[in-house]
Amino acid sequence: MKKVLVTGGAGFIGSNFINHILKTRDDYFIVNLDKLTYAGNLENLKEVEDNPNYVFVKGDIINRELLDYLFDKYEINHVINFAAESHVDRSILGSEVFYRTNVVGTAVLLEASRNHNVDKFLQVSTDEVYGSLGATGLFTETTPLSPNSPYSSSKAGADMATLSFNHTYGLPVTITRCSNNYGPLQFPEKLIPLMIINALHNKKLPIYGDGMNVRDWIYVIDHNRAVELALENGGDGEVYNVGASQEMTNIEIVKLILQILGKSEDLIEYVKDRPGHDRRYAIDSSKIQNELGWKPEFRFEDAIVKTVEWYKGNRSWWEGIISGDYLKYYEKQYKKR
Ligand code: NAD
Ligand code: TDX
Repeated sequence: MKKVLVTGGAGFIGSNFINHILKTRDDYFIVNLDKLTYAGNLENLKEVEDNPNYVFVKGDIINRELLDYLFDKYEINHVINFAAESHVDRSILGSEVFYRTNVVGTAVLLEASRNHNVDKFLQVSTDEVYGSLGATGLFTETTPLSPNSPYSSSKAGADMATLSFNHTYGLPVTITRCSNNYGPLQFPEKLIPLMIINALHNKKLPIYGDGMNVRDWIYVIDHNRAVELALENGGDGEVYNVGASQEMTNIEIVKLILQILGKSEDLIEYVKDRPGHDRRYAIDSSKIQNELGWKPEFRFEDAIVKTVEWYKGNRSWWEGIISGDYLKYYEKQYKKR
């Protein structure tokens, strides 16, 4: 039995991971440790809350005493660290909590994992640690780290700490670096859910700069299958890029969402650019494909329709979110643009 401490499991990717694993595997016992920040939502885990192979604990990855207690109590032998502050724009508004959780929090979790001799520590990282590409080329695992935002620099710090624990102490660590995810349960501060929800309200869709920045999109289930494989078969001290080779400009995505919803392009509004905005991300995922046998299963054109349908069919999920503190964030972020 894998006894897995999953951190940040109430967020977008972590909750999709837990729902997927508990649906498909009976050899996983999952302890979900989540601080329930603005981005954490137990509604995301309704279908597993009574599963005997699942426990939720509210808490912070920076709390070493709590970690030691959980490792002992549940005999944890695997760790997957999804917990993070994850939004670039918020890191530009204020970076402190990003370094606290993403760097120091990861370091505390690594220390606890080392002291409890876990079989694997899987760090869920991002392609943003590589910085920005020009019009051509792809990020490989040997691309030098060159993060540009407080968010991506904090994730790069966490990656460095993770690799150092392998090099120095022999802790069995693996890192995945994935491109932009989309799918159900994504917090509506990120491009795709924000645009869907604004369009459903006939609100303006704020596109930063010229809308020609490129992201390489992957459906969240494909990312989580890569996390599962990397946890089980990933090499110690190895990094795996994860991406579905589905590059799109932001304006293409927004127009597609409007088309799926049958809304007018008049809703589009070009606004002031994000400071330090990375131009293009694109992933070479041949290492995980060749070494672990992973490959993406969802095509963007199909999965974006599923995603739009999910937001249309789950209004109560996001109406609860956008009526609370989210509004304060939204005004701060978009008012002066
Ligand atoms: P999210 O913001 O939706 O969820 C983050 C979760 O972490 C929330 O449930 C939050 O409550 C929890 N959390 C935050 N600080 C914590 C702390 N100190 N202790 C315990 N829990 C804490 O993020 P997401 O989009 O699901 O991303 C998950 C991970 O994947 C992050 O590490 C992110 O960097 C990485 N990632 C995300 C993407 C993407 O496109 N969203 C792509 C590549 C990698
Ligand atoms: O209102 C918006 N208008 C806009 O033009 C928002 C929210 C975004 N954008 C642009 C900025 C980016 O070029 O859309 C693109 C995607 O933006 P985000 O959804 O904020 O994602 P990004 O900044 O690319 O980072 C994401 O991918 C990598 C995740 O948030 C990270 O957690 C992940 O590591």
